[in-house]
Amino acid sequence: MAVIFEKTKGLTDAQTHYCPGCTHGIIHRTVGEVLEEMDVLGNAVGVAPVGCSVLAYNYFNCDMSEAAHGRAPAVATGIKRVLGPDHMVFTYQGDGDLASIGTAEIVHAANRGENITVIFVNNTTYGMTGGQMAPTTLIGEKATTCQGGRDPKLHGYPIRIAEMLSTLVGATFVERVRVDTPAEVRKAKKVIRKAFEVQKAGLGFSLVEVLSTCPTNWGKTPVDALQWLRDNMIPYYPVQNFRDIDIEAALAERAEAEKEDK
Ligand SMILES: Cc1ncc(C[n+]2csc(CCOP(=O)(O)OP(=O)(O)O)c2C)c(N)n1
Ligand code: SF4
Repeated sequence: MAVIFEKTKGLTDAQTHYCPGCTHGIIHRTVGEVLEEMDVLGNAVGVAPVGCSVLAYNYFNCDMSEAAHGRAPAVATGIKRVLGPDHMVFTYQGDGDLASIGTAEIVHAANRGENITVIFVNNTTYGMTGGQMAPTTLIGEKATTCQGGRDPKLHGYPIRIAEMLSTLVGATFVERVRVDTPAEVRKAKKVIRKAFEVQKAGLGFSLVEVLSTCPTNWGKTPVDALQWLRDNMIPYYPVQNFRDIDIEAALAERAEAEKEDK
């Protein structure tokens, strides 16, 4: 019988612990498919964060390391520099992990132009610990630590990580995507593929911010959570490319420069 659809080899057979309707699972699958299609599972190393995706090392079917809260970019930097350009090194981080305790780490990894790929999962909340306010919590959005909703006078403004990092010279590829419909998942996959292709070509730091749901802490059904993402997150976090590169042209330029050096 013809095989129509198979689970990606990029994921193990472990059953994930994610809540029903949580889009962490879709993002895992998409990253797994990209690694499988690029045929790099044998030399990929992922770095799992602290947060709901802390157990990502059980799910991705490649070598994995755990990092302390927010420190995944530093761990990934070390792994990439030691193992060298043949290895595909990526971090998978939530917004509490990357945009709060790990702010300094991600800014400096991007600024150094580390040749790693970062998958940044923005669900506007600290999912694992029970829905506390994150740096990405929207204005007016309620959290267990701000029951009246985020007030910028008290709590500041939600940080747009993709926009902020794209101002750094060292950041080569930065894009924000969404995974709320099958068509958007397909688009997100192309963007994630490009981010890994940038790394494969040795062209520097790449980050994909993925708008994600947390039905459990948002107190919504999976379907309502997807609609909430569309109505509330997308107006503040526009889905677009912020820093792009023509890989072919960059490689040709590099080859030309090397020829001149000889
Ligand atoms: C050093 C340290 N500080 C705080 C915590 C508690 N903690 C665990 S997960 C988490 C937030 C995770 O939120 P996020 O990164 O947004 O991921 P999500 O769970 O939403 O996917 C926090 C604060 C910890 N484990 N270690
Ligand atoms: S708490 Fe939220 S982010 Fe964590 S697994 Fe459940 S739905 Fe997903």
